[in-house]
Amino acid sequence: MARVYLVAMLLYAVTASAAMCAGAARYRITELETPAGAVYCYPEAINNAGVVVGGNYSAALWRNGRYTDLGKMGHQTCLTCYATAINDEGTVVGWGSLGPYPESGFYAFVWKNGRARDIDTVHWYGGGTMVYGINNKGEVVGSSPLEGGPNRPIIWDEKNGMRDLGSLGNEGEGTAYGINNKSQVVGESSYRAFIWQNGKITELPTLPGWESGIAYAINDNGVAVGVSEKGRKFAEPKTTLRACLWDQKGKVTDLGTLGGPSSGASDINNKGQVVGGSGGMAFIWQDGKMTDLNKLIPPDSGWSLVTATDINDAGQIVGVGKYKGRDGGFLLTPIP
Ligand SMILES: [Ca+2]
Repeated sequence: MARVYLVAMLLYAVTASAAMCAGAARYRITELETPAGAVYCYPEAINNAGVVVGGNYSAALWRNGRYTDLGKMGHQTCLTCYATAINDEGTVVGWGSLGPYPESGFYAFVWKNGRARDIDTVHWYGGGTMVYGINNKGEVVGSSPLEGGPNRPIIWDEKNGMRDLGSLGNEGEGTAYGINNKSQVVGESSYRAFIWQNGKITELPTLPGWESGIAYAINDNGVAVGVSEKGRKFAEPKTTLRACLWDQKGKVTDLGTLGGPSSGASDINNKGQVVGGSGGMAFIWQDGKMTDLNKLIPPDSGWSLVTATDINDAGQIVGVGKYKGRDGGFLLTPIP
């Protein structure tokens, strides 16, 4: 009994000194359970009740880290199916591909009270609607080819159906990524970040000297985050991105990096806390400072946090990383 007690004491001392070196842990970490055989099943969003959604081969939902398969949203032939957002009522949105690209199209769904429905009927050759955000009014945003042609930024709700938000420049394309509870929408059009409010789309500036921009999220105070880019290659792995923030007047701020050249911001909550990734490390930006989230979790957790995808108003964060060498999704909960 005494030896067990001593061992426990020593272990405590080791843990305590390691924790002191790294700074006290500020978050508890929970692994998001993945189904057997799923190689890539990651979280995309967390609501204020702490419910997480994501997926890959079928839409996924997690409560306290426990996995629920939401299925393929009524489609049999789909290859992939992602849930991309969830509001505080628990309404989930997402999209799936009906077969191999580019032969088949996409469908977008809304899942509410256990029932899924498509929000469009346009899924032709390589086309269809993709959705990325929902607010507490049930307004959904994304992109759609509408009557054909390039994908346009859209908003959808039960009453009005799908509406075109317009676009910047002459190229006419774009995607809406985020919407807040005041129905302000942000996204990208013609390689520029935009905000849509009061029925009008306006450009959000890139950082001085940078060429392109995307806004991914906007909080209820009208503060938006996203990236500026050197060039126009968003999807390419070697591009240089920089996390940035736009205030209510559209003034842009460089959020910096964790040391390397690149960073990206994916979400902002109503407290103004921003999350994202930089150089393979997940970050939180608050009070004007970017911090590596790996320094804020228990040092013996076995996790390496690669990027953070979403944050709720309680400060809970979801993202992806490596746990004991394999890929996984994580949930961070602030320790009071
Ligand atoms: Ca969020």
